[in-house]
Amino acid sequence: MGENKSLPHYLFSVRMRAATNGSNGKEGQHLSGCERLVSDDQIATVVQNLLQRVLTHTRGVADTINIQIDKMDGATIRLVPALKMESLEFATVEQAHGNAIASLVEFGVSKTAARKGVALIKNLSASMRGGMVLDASTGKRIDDFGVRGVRLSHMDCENESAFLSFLVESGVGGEKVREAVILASKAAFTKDYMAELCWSDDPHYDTGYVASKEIYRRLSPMKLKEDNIGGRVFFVKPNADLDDLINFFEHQPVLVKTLRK
Ligand code: WAQ
Ligand code: MG
Repeated sequence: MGENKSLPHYLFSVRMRAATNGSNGKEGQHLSGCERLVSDDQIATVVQNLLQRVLTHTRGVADTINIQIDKMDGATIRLVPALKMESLEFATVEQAHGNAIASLVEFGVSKTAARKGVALIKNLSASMRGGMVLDASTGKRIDDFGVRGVRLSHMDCENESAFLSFLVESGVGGEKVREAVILASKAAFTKDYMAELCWSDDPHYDTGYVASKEIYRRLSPMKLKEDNIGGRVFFVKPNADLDDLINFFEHQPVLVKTLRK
């Protein structure tokens, strides 16, 4: 019998989400979310770490914190390679955005769609929970998830220490990069995906990135410090199968692997 030795029989998806409650007719606000895919003996530690992060999140104080833990069948988990990392620094936001547009064009996105993507994030009046899906050719938004957007979930790195060394070797570190590379690597493995554009909603973090099926190119500064609006745009091939994409984004468990030396 062909047994897959590299993957466990099952893993647990641990997800945490912090929000403010609505009051005086005002709607509650999503503050932060984070998640991991771990074995049962790591659940307690991971819950503690995620809780620490959520409690120290800079976008506001949470009224409600939700923790959800789901068992995932190991046989359904896909291993995907980590994107190759590059980092570029610019003097101004305008120059970084200019490079983002040029990079997206290099990755196969039309200039119209690339410009539209940057403008869409720049003009948001509040951060979304997820990202927007744009046709890479026309620049038209094709998902109908409104201000929520589409979210990726059920992903982590395959091997924590190998992944951390990969980040160190790429000259970066920290939870934000860790999570973003995992998210971008999963997204890049989606059928009909072409590229991604992102910058953080964290007011203290001005690095963003563009990604292709191979590259994760960090760009800074993508916004002014103190700006607490960020976002994500996923560019997809014309006539993309949106249902398939959303199903993969939300439900497919993925572990991102790095080459081990
Ligand atoms: N799925 C889809 N979109 C998401 C998700 C998700 N799971 N999580 C966040 N977003 C969207 C949402 O619109 C957020 O407002 C926006 O992305 C930014 O989220 O140094 O920290 O968690 O290499 O603030 C990138 C650079 C950091 C890291 C990105 O994003 C680096 C970051 P944040
Ligand atoms: Mg954030």
